[in-house]
Amino acid sequence: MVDSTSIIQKDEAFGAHNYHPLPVVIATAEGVRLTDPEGRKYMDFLSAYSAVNQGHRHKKIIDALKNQADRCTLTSRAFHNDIMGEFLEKLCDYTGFEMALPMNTGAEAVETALKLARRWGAEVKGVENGKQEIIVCEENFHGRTIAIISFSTDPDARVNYGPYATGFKIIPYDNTEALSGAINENTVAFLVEPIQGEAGVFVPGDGYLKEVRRICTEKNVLFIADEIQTGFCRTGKKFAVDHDDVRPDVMTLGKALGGGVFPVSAVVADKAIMGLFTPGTHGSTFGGNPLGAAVGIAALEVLEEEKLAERSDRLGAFLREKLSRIDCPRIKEIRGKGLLNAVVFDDGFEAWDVCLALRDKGLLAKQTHGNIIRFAPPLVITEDELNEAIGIIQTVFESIPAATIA
Ligand code: IF1
Repeated sequence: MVDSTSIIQKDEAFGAHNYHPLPVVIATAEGVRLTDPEGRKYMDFLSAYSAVNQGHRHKKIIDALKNQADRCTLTSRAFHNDIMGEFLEKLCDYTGFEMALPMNTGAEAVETALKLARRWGAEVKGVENGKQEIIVCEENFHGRTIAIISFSTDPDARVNYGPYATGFKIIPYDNTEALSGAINENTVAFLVEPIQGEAGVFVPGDGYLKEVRRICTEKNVLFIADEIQTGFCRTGKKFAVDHDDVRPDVMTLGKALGGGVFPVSAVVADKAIMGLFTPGTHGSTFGGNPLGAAVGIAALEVLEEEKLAERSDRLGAFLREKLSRIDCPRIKEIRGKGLLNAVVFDDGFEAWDVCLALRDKGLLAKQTHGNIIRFAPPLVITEDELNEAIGIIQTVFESIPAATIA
């Protein structure tokens, strides 16, 4: 069997260096548990950035994948297949929207939503084509395509990728006065993460999304919620917008919709908006494929059958309470909703070494923006597993030396 060191060397020799992974190799995975080629065990506290909400290799989802693989895997949309409609009906029922457009990755879903908003602007709102404006927030993360990174405020995400797509305005997050001020007669949509994941699990103030909803309705602007990371029970509700009890006009979905086994994404909206796509105006080779549809059905069923929203809410509150009791003077803040949480260390604190120490104790997590560690285990984590993980985190955090007086 090949060892971790040679595997990492091969990754580095042949793979583009567009990531700086934690030095650990995953060989097998089940539920919350991972093992490396040497048989060392870990708990997954990243969940592939919230794509593994149902736990690794959930039996129901794997069985759905295997059964469909023995029937039909790909038809393209040139023909109908016998399972896409069932999947989209279930997705519409789960989300409470009238129609869905299936894609594959989150970025594709976001691109689909951007095109839909621009088309709605031209064909419904009456904005001159070419003048459509979409408002986004500072510190946003919506994917890695040219259009999407064009409105990123992260220099790493957009450096030297010009010329950039135009038609986007950037405003501060969690600031509805800025939103109102940025809207003009050409504004067609506001695209926002209900909780900013990559930025470091920024939870907006209570009522932010409700006020966003009011402003967008009043000014005839589409409210697009990007629930690709916050959706499917991750934050303790079916969707993060449910915490403010608001209904966007469009939602982008992905990650856990594929149950951690297959890339499945989608855009949902009502007929008045989704009906603007007519044959030939948008598409994808794999979008709506039978394999993804079968997995998507099982992924949604697991969320409901195992009541993962309630579990995420309850265990997330328990986790944050325990984290807040850890004696570590370098911790500045603990924040999150459900099982999407972050520990924020002092500015300038480098959390990489902490992630290495957590790894050595059997817990895998990754820092974002240097001083923030995201803790987002699969939602199927048991109370015993969570207590085991908290023990590891406490041991590591309590060993972090207090700041040296500069
Ligand atoms: C990477 C971040 C998280 C997302 C939201 C759309 C997408 C994502 C809210 C695009 C994807 C992933 C991408 C992955 C790491 C991860 C990530 F660090 F990049 F920002 F989760 F926070 N909207 N997020 O979070 O979906 O096309 O990837 O399927 O690119 O490094 P995708």
